[in-house]
Amino acid sequence: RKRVVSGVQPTGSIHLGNYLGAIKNWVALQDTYETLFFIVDLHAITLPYDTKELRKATRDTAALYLACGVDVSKASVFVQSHVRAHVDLMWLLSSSTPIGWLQKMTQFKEKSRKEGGENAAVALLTYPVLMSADILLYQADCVPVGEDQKQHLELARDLAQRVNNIYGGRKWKKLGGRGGSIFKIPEPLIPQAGARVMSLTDGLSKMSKSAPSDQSRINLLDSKDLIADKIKRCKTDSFAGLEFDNAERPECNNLLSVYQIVSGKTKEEVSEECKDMSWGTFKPLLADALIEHLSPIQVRYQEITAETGYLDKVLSEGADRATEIADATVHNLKQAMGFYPRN
Ligand code: AQP
Repeated sequence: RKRVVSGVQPTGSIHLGNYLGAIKNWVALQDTYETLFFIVDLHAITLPYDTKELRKATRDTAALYLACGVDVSKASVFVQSHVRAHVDLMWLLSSSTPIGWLQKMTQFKEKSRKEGGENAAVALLTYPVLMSADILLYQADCVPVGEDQKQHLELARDLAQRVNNIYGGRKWKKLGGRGGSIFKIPEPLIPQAGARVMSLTDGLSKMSKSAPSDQSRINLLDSKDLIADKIKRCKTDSFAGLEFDNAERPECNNLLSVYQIVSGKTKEEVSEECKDMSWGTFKPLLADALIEHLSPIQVRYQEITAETGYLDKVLSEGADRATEIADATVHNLKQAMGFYPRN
């Protein structure tokens, strides 16, 4: 079976965007692919963060993976920092990564500017090398990527190719290896359209964990009252009726799309149902649909976190499985790079 890897950063509360854009798709993939889903805590420290929050966010994120339907009898779920090979491989890869490749990354340019340029952490620059390691360690065939991660996946592919060319093939064989490629070249797996969820306060920005206002997102663990309140106060417009795909109405398109996904209806059904509605009629409908969709996830989250030791056991088993695959990759690369083995 083909292998898929993916992860979410524990940088805050998991929100509807993370769920509809990533985790929900993983659940659909786990029957077809061999899957590894991790909580990418090593990535979460590239921007200043709260040390008191990291543990809780890591645990919550893991529990939410399971609550959303990731099935640990099919998928390996683990914490990135529990598998040391991620950092090992990152260092080995960084020796083959031209600085220019990293400096031209759009996300680096944007985020480092916000962090004051020269004062931004080196980790912000080298983030795509760690992400490449996350993928290449597991010889992943496919990686689900949103628009904003496409460039990083492209870099991972280029880097894999480059390392294969420099160290793989006959040279590796002469050093006692199997020869051939060290890394598989991962392909992007583009999720279905409509999965990009926008902010509740600005239909042109994506819903994000790090947006300062909590009002801008629906967190998966928000209470019923809070969800209803956030929807009641979310940004709308003053056009008559409701419609998809009007560029002048980004909020309207976003809210209808969310309604469509959580209600399980088709776009045509939603268009027809809502075309003459006012915001006053639609908002409670959306709030109810969201609450109904998220309630079972919240119930499962409570069950998972209430069972002492359960989550830690899942994460430990996931890390064992991941370590087995990851260590083999690091072993191969170290051999191909000419390191003296420990005997
Ligand atoms: N608004 C969104 N709509 C659809 N998908 C989204 N994702 C994030 N926001 C949306 C997807 O969630 C996964 C995890 O993302 P991440 O934790 O690696 O960081 P991110 O993409 O930067 O997500 P956030 O929530 O916006 O976090 P911050 O604010 O910390 O940067 C990815 O698959 C992403 O596509």
